[in-house]
Amino acid sequence: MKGAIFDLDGVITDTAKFHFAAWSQLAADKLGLDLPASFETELKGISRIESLERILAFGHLEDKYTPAEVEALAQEKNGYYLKAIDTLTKDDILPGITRLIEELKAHGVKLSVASASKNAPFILKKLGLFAEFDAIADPAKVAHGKPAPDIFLAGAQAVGLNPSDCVGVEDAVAGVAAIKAAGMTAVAVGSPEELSQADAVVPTTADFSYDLFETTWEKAHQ
Ligand code: B16
Ligand code: MG
Repeated sequence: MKGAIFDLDGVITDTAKFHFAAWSQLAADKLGLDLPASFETELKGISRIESLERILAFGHLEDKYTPAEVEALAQEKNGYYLKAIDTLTKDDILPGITRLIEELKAHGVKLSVASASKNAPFILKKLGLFAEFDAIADPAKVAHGKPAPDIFLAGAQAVGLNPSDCVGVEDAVAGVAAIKAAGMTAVAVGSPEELSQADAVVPTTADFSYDLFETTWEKAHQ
């Protein structure tokens, strides 16, 4: 393993609750919808615009708004979200992640971020982790969101590595699919049933380690 390509939301910090709160506020205030709790999981790893499209489809509102109005609604949600994540500090880094980054760096593993979030640089700065990564792939520059491989391929390319030399790290079904489609080894956090496509699944980020990543990568290349 020469590189580790990280998802952000749900892997480095838990922003899903803030995304869901912001979408719920938009849905209630602007769309007249009560968003079911299942959307918190369903929208993990899904881009901002596609998330809104799914919410509009849920409310049978897909034909109600012009593309410009849809864009304005997405921006409004992002405003609520930015206000919420302004409170993030290093205390919001998920368990084991700071240690994992140290271990990987000590073994010369290159680190990059492959998040669907356009707010990834802002969030990493808030967490005090921005300087730890060698690259952050820009989701605005890739053609297709997760589960397409594009953002993970961009993450590997940004650190000059072949995807097969990299482990991708995810918490979402769409994200694990993207890692596998990119030809990388997938280490995931969450439910083994839901994330069955991954090469290894652990229950919490505290279980991540250099050894887990390296042995999973080696097994996948036997
Ligand atoms: P933004 P990840 C994803 O991040 C989130 O899981 C998803 O819920 C969100 O809609 C998406 O980022 C876009 O985020 O609105 O900040 O650009 O899990 O790929 O790190
Ligand atoms: Mg995620």
